[in-house]
Formats: sequence, structure tokens, C-alpha cells
Amino acid sequence: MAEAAQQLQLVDRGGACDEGALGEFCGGAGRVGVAGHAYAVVAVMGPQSSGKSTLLNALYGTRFVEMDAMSGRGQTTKGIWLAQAVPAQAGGVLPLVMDLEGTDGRERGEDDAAFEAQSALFALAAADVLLVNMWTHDVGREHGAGKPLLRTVLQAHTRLFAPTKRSTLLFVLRDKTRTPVERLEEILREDLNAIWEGVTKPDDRQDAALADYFDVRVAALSSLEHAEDAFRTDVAALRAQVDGYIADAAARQAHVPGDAFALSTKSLWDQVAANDDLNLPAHKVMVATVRCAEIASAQLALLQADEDVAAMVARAMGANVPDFGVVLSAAVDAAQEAYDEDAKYYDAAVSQAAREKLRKDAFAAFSRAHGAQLRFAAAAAEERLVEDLKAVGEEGFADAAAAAVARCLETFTEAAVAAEPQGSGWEHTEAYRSLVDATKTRVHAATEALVDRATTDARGAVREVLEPAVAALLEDLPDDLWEQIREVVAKAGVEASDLVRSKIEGAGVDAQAIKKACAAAEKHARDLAEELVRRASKSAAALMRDRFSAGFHRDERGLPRTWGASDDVASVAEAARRSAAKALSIMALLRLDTSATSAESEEAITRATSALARGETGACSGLAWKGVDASVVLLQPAACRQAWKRFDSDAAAQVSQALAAQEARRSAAGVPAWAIVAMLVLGWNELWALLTNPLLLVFVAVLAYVGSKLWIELDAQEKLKKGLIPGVVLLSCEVVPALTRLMGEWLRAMADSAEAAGQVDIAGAAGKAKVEPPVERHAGNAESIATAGGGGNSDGVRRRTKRAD
Ligand SMILES: Nc1nc2c(ncn2[C@@H]2O[C@H](COP(=O)(O)OP(=O)(O)O)[C@@H](O)[C@H]2O)c(=O)[nH]1
Ligand SMILES: [Mg+2]
Repeated sequence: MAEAAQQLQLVDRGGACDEGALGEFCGGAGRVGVAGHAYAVVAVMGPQSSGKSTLLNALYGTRFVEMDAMSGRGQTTKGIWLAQAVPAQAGGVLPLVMDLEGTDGRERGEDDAAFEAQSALFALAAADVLLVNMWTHDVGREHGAGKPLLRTVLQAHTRLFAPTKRSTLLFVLRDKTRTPVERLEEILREDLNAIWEGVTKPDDRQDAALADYFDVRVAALSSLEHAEDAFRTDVAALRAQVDGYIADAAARQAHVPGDAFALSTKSLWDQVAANDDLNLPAHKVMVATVRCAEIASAQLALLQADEDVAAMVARAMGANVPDFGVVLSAAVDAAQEAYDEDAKYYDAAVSQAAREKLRKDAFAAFSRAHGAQLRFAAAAAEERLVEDLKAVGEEGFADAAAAAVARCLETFTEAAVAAEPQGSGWEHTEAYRSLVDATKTRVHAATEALVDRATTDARGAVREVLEPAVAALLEDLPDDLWEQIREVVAKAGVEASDLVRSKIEGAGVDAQAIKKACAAAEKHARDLAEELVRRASKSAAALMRDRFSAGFHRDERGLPRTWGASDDVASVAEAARRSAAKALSIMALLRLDTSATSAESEEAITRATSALARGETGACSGLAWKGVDASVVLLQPAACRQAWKRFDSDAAAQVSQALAAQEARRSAAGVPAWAIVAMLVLGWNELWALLTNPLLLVFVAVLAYVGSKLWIELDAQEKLKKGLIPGVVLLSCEVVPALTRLMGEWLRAMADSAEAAGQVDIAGAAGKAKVEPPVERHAGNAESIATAGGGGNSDGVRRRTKRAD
């Protein structure tokens, strides 16, 4: 066995163990670090210079330092040495050989006894096969190096608390004698048993036999010095024997896996050096725990560094990845498998725990991506719901919406489950709950949209019906306007409500919502009417004007009026103004609800508008109508006054025009043409006499003027229409008073003009004004009516009425 072997000073003489060097020793291809359980530790202990190093070197081809035979005996191996030997056959169990500083060293002091005990304990704990190297002649001798050595071994053993492994104690008797090995073995066993009896044992193991813990074997070697060939032959046989033991040990997997050898060995020595009792099972668990965790974290790091996985996770952060769960699960499974491969030699319970932790940690490392996947899944499901809801019609909306929601949740659940590999510990309850809330909101919104559509349609229908109806009523402005508007509004409201109901009832909208939508449609009819009326109230003046015109320019039968000379323009105008005032009172307040106004407030409004008609503006001087809610006021007093003013100036102009037309008619009414012709034919002589006599001419002219005035004053043409005789009778009765009146007026006029001599005659612009009294002129002046206000105006009309009478 001359192959080279790597070796290392595991523990130096100072008792220090270099972990780094040990790690290096174990690492690399073909080293113990990758050997799994296919290695075994063979340690040797024995008296100083008993040929231990020589034996190991011979057995394993190691190069432990031997004492030079020529320079005499002395300590050569310092501390504890470790070498990796070459297996007996390729792929065989790897022997790790440990050479210990010998016992009974004469060159070491008291402290060395402690070191010896520690190294014995260490060797016992670490080795699968412990070679005890003795001189054959020491066997059975009381004072040789044999007994203390045995005691050391067995005492060390008592410090191994409840060891579970059976070690092989192989006694190698050097420089064998003629005494048969069997005999030597017998003596050795006797000695061992005697020492074992004296060893203090744990309470629960008082009856334990030596054989329970050790496989005791004995081998004897020829002397290297005296029979080298025989020595080599014996060594070869011994090697084969030891190879058998270490193969058994490896098969039993009695020690930690090779990758934990450094950790375990270093930890063992540290405990031994600290003089702690060794608990090998606990030590094994510790080593397994550390190593399994290391293996797991190495696999986790590999998983996270995996480019495919990283790319998939990056995609998963930005979009829905359908095979997220599958890919991740496969990756984690692979990591776990790799872990299993590395951790298979370790304590099963420890390994399993670390395995589960690896799975959990692995998934935890991707939990953000999982969260993103859940969000994407929820968003996609919600998007689908929105599309589905859009496609749902009014009929059976509720059922279709419920089905769409179910589909949405199902889609999400499927995606969520797919993104949740077994053992990930991931779940989607929270996301599901949020999605349920979101679906509720979506369905609610869709229902509202449906109701909105129905309401909008109903509104359109209401407007179509209501607008022309109300407009027509406002145009007519009947006295029972409000009653009629209320009727129209109620009808339109019911129609709208029916329309809404018919549209959403089949949708499965709840009764409460239907009721609300119907009420809204009805309210809309009312609001629309209010809007129309409010808008109309802004042109109250125009409404009054129309109403005035209707009364003033048309008679009771609705025919256009022509103003005859005897028509009472003033009283017709007054009646029309009263009617206009009534229109104003109608338009002043909103009476869509019967309870909107009280009898008192109605009366107050009527009083105020009537007063306006009479030309009294004081009744409309307040800021607001007393006892009337502001919400039902269309025209406050000031607005009424203003509207009335605007109307009044228009009305006055109309009255003025009518008066002017009447006046014109009076002027145009002269002697009929036939009379003139008759006069010309019949009275030619008289005419000639008249033309030739100036006095007679003046008299006739005056008579003609007076006659024409009387003709007009008496409205002779009209009276003659009743028949010649009755007409003449009527005229004859009125001639004298009319003449008297005319004479009076002329005289008064003459007196006034004498008084105002030198003053500018305002009425002078009109030639006919010279014969009209100033009062009449004033009343007939449209401009003055318009600017003088209601009082002056009505006064003028009254005076004119008097005159007409
Ligand atoms: N008589 C005899 N001497 C040996 C034998 N093996 C080794 N030696 C000698 O014993 C001395 C000490 O050997 P060494 O291996 O250094 O002993 P260690 O201190 O126990 O490691 C050396 O000089 C060896 O030549 C042997 O089998 N018989
Ligand atoms: Mg040595």
C-alpha cells in the first residue's frame, strides 16, 4: 500500500482544530465531502512509540511520521493526524485514517494525561474501527502499558452518553510471540471485563455488558524488525480484516454523511476539548440540522438563480401567466429532489423538517409574484364580468347578472387554484372576498345604468307629451290654467312611471328600486312642468299683452273689432286690462300642488294685480308675497309690477291706436254723396244765389259746419241705419242738447284761447286740435299714456268714455 495519501494535522499539540484546513481536506472530487456514507474512520491508539504510525503507514500507505528506528524511541506524532487513504478497490469505502499521539508518553507531563484522555474519547466517538496498538508482551502484564491503555479506552467510553453506535475495538498485538493469539485474546478479554466491572456506568445501564457497545477483535502482527516479510503478510491480512469492518460500518450508515464530516469532526473535537460529555445522538441531530439547513438554503439559492424561473416570475409580475403554478411547482419539486439527494443520509426527521421548510421558503420567495397573479386573475375575471353585464338585456337582467357573477368567480377560482401549487401554503380567500365585493359593485352599477336608461327614455317621453301641452295651455292662459296643468302633469307622470316600470320590472330589479325609479319619473314630469312655467313666467308681460289683445281687439264672438264712433273703447280696454291682470295673478305663483297656496295668499295676489289694473302700484310694493313659500313664487311683487309696466305701455299704445282710428272714422263720416248730388241738381238756383250773396254764403257755411258737427256728434249715420223714420225721430230728440253742448264747448274753447293768447298752442300742430278740448287731446296722446303711468292713463280713458257717452 504505497499510494500517496493526503493528510492533515487535525488537532495540533495545543489542542486547536483548524476548521478551514479540515474543510479543504474534505472538499473536492474523490474526497470524503462527496463520499456520502461510503467512508469510514479508522483510528489508532496505543502507547507511545508502539509503532502506531508505522502500522497505519503499512496498512494504508499513509505517511504519518514514524520514529526513526536508529535514533531510538521518542514522541513523533504530535496531536491528531488525519489522512485519506485509497480504498481497497475502486469505488470502495473510503478509509479516513486517524493517528493519535500515544499514551504513556514519557516526554509529556501531567497535562498530557488530559490530552490523552481527550484524544481517546475523540477517537472513540469519531472512529468506526478503533485499533488498539499494544506490544504482545504487555498483554496480561500488570505493570506494562496495556492496562492503563484499556482503562483509558473504557473510561472514555463512559463519557459517551448512551452511544447508539457499536464500535469495533481491534487489538493489534505487535511483535507476536509463540503464545497463540487465542490465548492472548482470552487474557485480554479477562482484563477488559475486569476493567469494565470497575467502570462507573449510567444508572439505567448498570447491567450493560461490554459486548453491548464494542465488537472486540484481536489480531497479532509479526515483528517488523525481526520478521519484516511476515509483518507485511500479516498487515495485508489485517487490512483485509479492517476493510471488512469499515464496509460494515459504511453499510450501517453509522456515521454522518461525508459532506458533514468536517462539521461533525470539528464539533466533536470542540466538545471534547471543552471537557463536555458527548451525546452522540444529539450530536448527530445537530449535525443533521445544520447540514440539512445548509443543503436546503443552497437549493433555494439555486432555485432563485434559475434563469427560466426568474424569467417566468418577471413575466408573472406584469401579466397573467397561466402556467405560473405549474412551472413554479415543477421548479420547487426539482429543488426538493436535489435536496433529497443531498440530505438522504441525514436523520430522517431532521431532513424531512428541513425539506418542508425548503418548500415553504421556496414558495415564500415567489409570494409577491403569486400576489400579482391573483390580482391579474381577479382583474381578468372582473373584466369578463363587465363585458358579460354589458351584453345582458333588460329582460331577466337579475338572473343573467347572477350567472355572470358566478362565471366571474368561477374563472377566478380556477386561475387562483392553478396558481397555487401544493404545499405552497398560498391561498386566495382574501382575493376572492375582494372580488365578491367588486362584483357586487359592478352589478349594482349595471342595474343603475339599466334604471338610468329606462328613466332617460321615460323623461324623453314625458317631454314629448308635456312640452306642447303645457305650451298650448300657457298660450291660452285659461283661468283654470293650473288645474289643467296639474291634470296634464299627473297624466304624463303616470305614463312615465308606467314606462319605467315596464322597462325594469322584467329585469328583476328589486321592488324598492322600481318604486324609486317610478317616483323619479313622476317627479320629472312635475319638474319639467315647473321648468316650462317658470320660463313662461319670465315673459309675463307678453302673456298679458296677448291676453289684452285678445280681449281688446276681438269681440265676444272672437271676431276682430272695428271701432265705430260710438264704441266704448275705454270700457273694452278696461275689461281687457282686468283680464290681463288676471293673467298676471295666474302667472305669479306656481300651483303645481293644490296645497301650494292658501286662499288668503290667492286673494292677496288677486287684490294686488287688480290694483295694478286700476293703476295702483302700491299693492305690489312689498319684497315678497306675504304667507307664500318662496319656492312657489314665480313672480315676486316687484317682478309683477315691472311686467305690468311693460305690458301697460304696450296696451296704452293699442288703446291709443284704437282711439285714433275711431277719431279718424268720425272725421271721415260726412254728408252722403247722394245728398250732395241732389242738392246740386235741385238747388242750382239757390246755390247760385248763395254764391252771389256773401252774407248768405257765410251763414250757409256756418250752418254746414254746425250740421256736420251735429252729424258726427249724433252719430246720425248709425241712427239712420235703423230706418229713416225712427232715425229722424231719434235725431230730432237729440239735436237740441247736442247743439247746446257744442255751443258750450266752443264758448269755453274761445275763452281758453283768449286766456292763453301769446302762448304756444301745443295742440296747434294738429289742425283739428283747435276744435278739441285739451282733456281729449291729452287722453288721445299715446305717448303721454305710456309715460304718465297707470293713474293718468286710466283717468284719461275714463274722461273720454264720459265724452263718448
Ligand atoms: N520491534 C518492533 N519495532 C517496530 C515495529 N514497528 C515499528 N517499530 C519501531 O518502533 C519505533 C516507533 O515507531 P512509531 O511508528 O514511530 O511509533 P509510534 O510512536 O507509536 O507512532 C520505530 O523506530 C519503528 O522502527 C515492530 O513491529 N516491531
Ligand atoms: Mg507515531
